[in-house]
Amino acid sequence: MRIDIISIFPEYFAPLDVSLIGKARERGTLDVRVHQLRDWAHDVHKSVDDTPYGGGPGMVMKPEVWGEAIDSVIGEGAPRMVVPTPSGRPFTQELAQELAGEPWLVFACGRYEGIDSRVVEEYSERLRVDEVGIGDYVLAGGEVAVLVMVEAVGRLLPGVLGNAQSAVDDSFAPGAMRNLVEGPVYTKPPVWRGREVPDVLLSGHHGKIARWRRDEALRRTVRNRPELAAELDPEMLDKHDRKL
Ligand code: 6GU
Repeated sequence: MRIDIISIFPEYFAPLDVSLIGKARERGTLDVRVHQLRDWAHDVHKSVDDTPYGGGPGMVMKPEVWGEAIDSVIGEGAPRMVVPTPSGRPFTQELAQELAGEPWLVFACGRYEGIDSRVVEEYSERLRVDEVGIGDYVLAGGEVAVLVMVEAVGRLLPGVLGNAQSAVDDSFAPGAMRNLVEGPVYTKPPVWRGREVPDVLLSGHHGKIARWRRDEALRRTVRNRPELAAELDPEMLDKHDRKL
């Protein structure tokens, strides 16, 4: 997969050199190219923003600079474009899966009060464009949100995770357990500061272990994500679950 990122702060993307994503880039599974938006600014000050029409606080990013930047990055190609903004559609595991199936993504990172709205209008006529937000809070710019999205998408690419089952078992992964978060995990030693690993995990009884994990996932979902628990398919629950 190819990913282009356009931003006035390319330094924000240094973390993409390390760990899982860094390794995928070294192997060529992932081709990430980060571009400095100011390279497409014309005036001596390399200005990329201006005051908003209609008044109000802050600055808005200029459409001409964005237009030249995007045209130059995409050439004759037709990547899928993502514009990070707190007013976008929510980024979910489902959207991450969908984006992981694309050959080419372009992320256009806005700063200040956002990018002149005609830019999304214009490219929506040529490309599939989504405005996407990562949660109900406001960041200073789209850069950190793009790091989040690139990591969530990148780890789903074939061969990026050491163990393919990890992505299948994820919280929010599609399947019967879609609305369950993952339960607790343990490793050696069997006793730490007087705290024992639950006996069932040492029993070797795979059926009992699977049932216990499901119960714990349900317990944790009810405690930490009551709004998700309310969406669980009643068919998935049995009379034993009522006391969880
Ligand atoms: Cl994508 N951008 C900004 N600036 N703030 C956000 C966001 C994105 N998602 C949640 N908050």
